[in-house]
Amino acid sequence: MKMVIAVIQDKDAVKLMETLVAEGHRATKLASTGGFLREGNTTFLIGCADEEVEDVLRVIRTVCRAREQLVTPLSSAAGATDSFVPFPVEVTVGGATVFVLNVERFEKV
Ligand code: 2BA
Repeated sequence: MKMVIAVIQDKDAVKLMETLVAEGHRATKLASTGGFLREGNTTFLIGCADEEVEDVLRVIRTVCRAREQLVTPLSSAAGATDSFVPFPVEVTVGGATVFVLNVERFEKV
């Protein structure tokens, strides 16, 4: 069994959940925040059989779009960190950042 963890944009979350469920996959959706943009994004936990991973990835690729986003400067009052950006830059966000992990044990109790 595998656990697919996918960080996606909020805009794609409803459609991704609908499509995954319609195609017989199970998923949990979590609200998350990106460390760089410090904006909300959505993290999906999708537990599936090894042979289902490619289908899950296909659905994610189909639904999740890459978008350009302008990063505005953060003031020092907002709390500068190592990721402080001193001038506006355009970044490409998404379609999805995906991790596929082996599941050592799965139980429903
Ligand atoms: P954020 O950390 O808010 O990053 C948003 C976008 O900003 C990234 O899009 C990337 O284009 C850019 N970016 C991030 N860090 C950067 C840096 N140090 N310098 C220049 N540009 C940078 P994506 O790569 O599509 O990532 C979207 C979201 O996926 C991230 O939001 C974060 O929440 C998650 N993510 C990406 N890589 C990750 C990783 N290795 N581990 C955990 N989460 C990750």
